[in-house]
Amino acid sequence: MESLILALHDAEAVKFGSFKLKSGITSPIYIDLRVIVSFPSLLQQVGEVIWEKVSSLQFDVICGVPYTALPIATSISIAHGVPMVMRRKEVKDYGTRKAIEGVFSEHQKCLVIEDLVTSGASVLETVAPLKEAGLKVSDAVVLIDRQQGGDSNLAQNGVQLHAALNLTQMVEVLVKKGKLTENVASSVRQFIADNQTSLPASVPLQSTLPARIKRLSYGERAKLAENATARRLFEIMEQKKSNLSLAADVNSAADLLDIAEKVGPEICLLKTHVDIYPDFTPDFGAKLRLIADKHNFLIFEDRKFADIGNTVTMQYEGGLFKIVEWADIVNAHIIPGPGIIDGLKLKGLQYNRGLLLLAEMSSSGTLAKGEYTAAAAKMASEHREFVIGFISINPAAWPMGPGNPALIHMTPGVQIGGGGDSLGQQYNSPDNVIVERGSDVIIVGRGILKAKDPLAAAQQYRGAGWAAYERSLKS
Ligand code: S5P
Repeated sequence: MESLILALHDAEAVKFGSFKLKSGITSPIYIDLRVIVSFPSLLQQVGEVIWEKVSSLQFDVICGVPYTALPIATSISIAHGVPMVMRRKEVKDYGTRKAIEGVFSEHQKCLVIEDLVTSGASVLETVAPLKEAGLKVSDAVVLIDRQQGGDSNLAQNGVQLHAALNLTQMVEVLVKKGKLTENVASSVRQFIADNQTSLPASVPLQSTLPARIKRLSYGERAKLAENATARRLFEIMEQKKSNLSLAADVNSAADLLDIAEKVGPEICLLKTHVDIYPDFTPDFGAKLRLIADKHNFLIFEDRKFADIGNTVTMQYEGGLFKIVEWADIVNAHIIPGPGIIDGLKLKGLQYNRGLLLLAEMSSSGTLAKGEYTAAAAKMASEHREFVIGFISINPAAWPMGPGNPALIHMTPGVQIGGGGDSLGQQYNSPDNVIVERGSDVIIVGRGILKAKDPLAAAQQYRGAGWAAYERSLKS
């Protein structure tokens, strides 16, 4: 072990000084094990100490956490003849591309290999798709445990951590060998003690496990929501037994008010595109609000904001439409980065409004997939007081599954018969959307509006959506 610790130090995989970490914290130690690919004998040695740690465990395949642990896992695989599987970090299109590459069969046991563990979150990010693919994962092995709570975080998620080395041990050896002063060593020890992690509150344990985890009822989720609008929506869904949103893409404001009055009792949410009504007048919002209050549904203006923070503040409260005054919920693309959320929040939070992020889209060829979707999930978790959920298509296939149960997934592109239109729209059935894809609200437009009897169609979709939800609670 001593020779390995010295070799890691020589290769500058472990450095001491003052380092600003991604989290903004200043650390006296910096570990970057990516460099070991430049030292083949060191890479081999790392593989060997890891192997010794787990050689008594039972497993059928191994999987390195991308990217740094991939060469480590490869070296172990070749040296010991144990087959490997690989997790794709960038799944191009969730649900259609394989997240796990390699040959394996369901119920085989997989050992996860990692270079460095701090909180354990990145190990869990690999564990989730492995389990989703049917593999069993109960152990993970790491070269260096930073001793900042990763082992207990992983244990809480059913994964036992085995560590070849830990920071205390490394510091001790380096002091003994004259590579480090006792002063620096004690600042490292202090850093470990002061920087214990638990998995962030935004990533509750459920979300680190595959989507099959037992789902909570809308009523239970109302209690978890931080945002008042999210809470009200969950409550309305539970009270009215409806997870149906009507996408009211009609030709005029008059028609909109008419259909709102007609199908209001069936829906939890009315989705508008206010800029398509030629007869819009400033009293539109107040009129719609009266109907919404009468029939107990919320209003979602599907504005799809997409500009910088400063511009969206003006678009949200100003212009002809003064959206913030009457729409409970709006949505935004994340393409400009988090500034768009901050801008909308500045205006919306004073009215207790909520924001949905477009994490995926229903149209064919959409670019909102893979890492883009993951970025939306991350932004939502960082703005929980205002972001209430997502427009999503297949949250069950996200690496973390639908995630925090306080967040709501709403899915457009819903028709009972499936299919699509001639302009790229793609439809899934209510059952598929709620049960298989893990969504919460079905957004239905033409499936209702173009039916001979829109009210009867709304009742049919409401029934289908609710039955799917009840089934999803049991699965
Ligand atoms: O990805 C999306 C996002 C949205 S909000 N795909 C969508 O279709 N929508 C909206 O959902 C779209 O603007 C329309 O208002 C509704 C779908 O309508 P339908 O008639 O195809 O059911």
